[in-house]
Amino acid sequence: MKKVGIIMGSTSDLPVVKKAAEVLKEFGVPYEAHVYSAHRTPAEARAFAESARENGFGAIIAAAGMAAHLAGAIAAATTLPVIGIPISSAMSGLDALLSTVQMPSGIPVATVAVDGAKNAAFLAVQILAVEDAALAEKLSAQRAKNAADILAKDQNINTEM
Ligand code: RP5
Repeated sequence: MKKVGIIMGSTSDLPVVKKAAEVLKEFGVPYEAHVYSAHRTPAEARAFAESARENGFGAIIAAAGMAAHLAGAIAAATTLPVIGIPISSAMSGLDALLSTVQMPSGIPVATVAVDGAKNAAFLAVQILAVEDAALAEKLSAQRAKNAADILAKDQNINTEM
């Protein structure tokens, strides 16, 4: 199976980014995490992106806050799908959201919600599942379980209010 790369701009992003790793573990998807910054270590971020396809990655998740150029910088150096997680900070993450999502034509970053690490991982799993029927089956089973959980709550809601 292809790996998912998880790149964060700083270890201060880790509390959010860990949630992506938890989802990938749940689906048995291998991942490799790094702390590379678009501004503090641009050469390392670019080298990772340039070699990611030949190193067995199928998708890259990039998380950064503030002037969040990391996902865009990674996307500029690879044709693998890049998923951006804007990390919240002083401006509630609006700064990072716009910095991540507003990419020029031809260099997309699939941007999830502010601090949306779980959905970043789900999207990465869905990308890998295009070519992996067993993984697609796990996704379907997980959605069926989600639906069953909600319907069970629906059955009980009137006894709780
Ligand atoms: C970004 O700047 C990082 O991704 C982080 O969200 C933010 C602040 O970084 P630190 O100053 O906490 O290292 O590049």
